Parts: sequence; structure tokens; C-alpha cells
Amino acid sequence: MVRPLRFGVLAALLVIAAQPASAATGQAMATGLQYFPATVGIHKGDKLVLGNFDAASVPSAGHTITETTRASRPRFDSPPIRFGETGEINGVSSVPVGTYQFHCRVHPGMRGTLVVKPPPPPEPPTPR
Ligand SMILES: [Cu+2]
Repeated sequence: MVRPLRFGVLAALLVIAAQPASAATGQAMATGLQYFPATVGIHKGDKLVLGNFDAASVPSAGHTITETTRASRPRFDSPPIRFGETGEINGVSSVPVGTYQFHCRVHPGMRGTLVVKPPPPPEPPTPR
């Protein structure tokens, strides 16, 4: 069924768009054997989750986000996340500021970029 899946993807994009810039958990999604967005930005210390909205991943174990930059000992990685599930990317919150390439261990052709920015300045106190 194509229509419900498309609607689900749209709903997911709206949820992502609604996240405030200071959110402590970044969100990426996978569909059509691609990551969206292809370049994910988080602040240092943030978590990152991957939502698998990819029906094309059903015959496989799912999708991961695995560091490519240091492939022998990735600093961030996830277990395969199945279609319809959302999973956390382990290790992301301790990665230094910088730019990192990542891929899917199940589908090595899936490629993305993680940009870890400095932490945002503290929010000003709310006036009472
Ligand atoms: Cu994959």
C-alpha cells in the first residue's frame, strides 16, 4: 500500500520540522534506501534517532547509522532498525564537534553526513 506509507512519511517530516533548534535529540529518517536529511545536524551532546519508514528495507534486517569516517572502530553505530521502528544511534552524544560520514551496515550504498556543532548558548532566564 503506497498511500498510507506516503502519508506516514509526510507526518514524520512534519514532526521533524516541528522540533525546536535546541532539541536534545536529533532525528533522521530512512526511506527509499536513502537517509533524510542526507546531512543531519546536531549539537554536541545531543542524541540522534533514526526512524525507518522504508518499505524497501523489509526483506533485510533494517537500516543502521554507522560511522564511516572511522570504519574499523566507529564512534557511533546502531543496531539494525526495522521498518516501522525508531532506534537510537549509540555513541553519538560523545562525538566531538566535527563532520562525519556514515553509512548503513546492511546497505553500504546508503550514505549520509553527520555535522556535530558546538552546544547552543544557554537560554536566557524566563522573565517572571
Ligand atoms: Cu540499510
